[in-house]
Amino acid sequence: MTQLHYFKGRGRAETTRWMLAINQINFENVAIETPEALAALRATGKLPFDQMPLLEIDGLCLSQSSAMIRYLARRGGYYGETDNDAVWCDMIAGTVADFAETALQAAFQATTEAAVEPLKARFEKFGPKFEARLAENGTGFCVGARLTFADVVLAEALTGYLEWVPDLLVDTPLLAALHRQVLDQPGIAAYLNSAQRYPMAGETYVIDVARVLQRVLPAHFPDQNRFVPIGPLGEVGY
Ligand SMILES: N[C@@H](CCC(=O)N[C@@H](CS)C(=O)NCC(=O)O)C(=O)O
Repeated sequence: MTQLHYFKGRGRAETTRWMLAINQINFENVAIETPEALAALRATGKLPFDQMPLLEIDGLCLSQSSAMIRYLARRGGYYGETDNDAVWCDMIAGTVADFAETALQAAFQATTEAAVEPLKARFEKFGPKFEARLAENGTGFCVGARLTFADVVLAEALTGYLEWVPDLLVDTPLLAALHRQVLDQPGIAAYLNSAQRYPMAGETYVIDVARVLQRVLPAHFPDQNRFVPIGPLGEVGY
């Protein structure tokens, strides 16, 4: 059975879940909910860099979500038809990773406004570029004439943005259509309606991450050091 080990939430494992879904690969979310569970996972030697997510698939232990999505893209034929397509997939997926980072950080902000403003600014920078790419390619997809993993990760990132900024795509009709098209893929639609789909990250997720990693909570939390075992402020960053 394919297993994805991560916190009990979307986070940096979510692009891999969408790629498993587009491939219609059944998988189990293995939620790591305590520092002890993370220590036990590390002790197995399955995490080459001690980091999650971990994807166990086809007898392999995969680290780094960027490697996981590319493995799943190759496995399912979502890497384009040519070398030129593949490099475009990589360029777009790399840009999407930069773009998605702002959505990943949103739940860690002190207020809704502090979450939304950076998302709007980031979309102002990248949204028109994604729209222009879709116009230039002219097929409704980012690369070539078929769906690729670049489309899937872009739609995943846009979904994260839309939860905070519902009218995000009003001026980018091609992006809105691509987003809809990906959401309507059978594997994705089934995943999004399944119990495996975690809710949008909120305070509980932020606390879970800090507890499991034994890190400092964001500054707006009372008792910021509640999970830091000893000493001064621990490493910050999620
Ligand atoms: N670029 C990596 C980031 C992995 C990462 O930073 N994982 C965090 C949790 S979200 C982690 O395991 N931190 C613990 C550590 O670095 O020791 C990916 O996308 O997989």
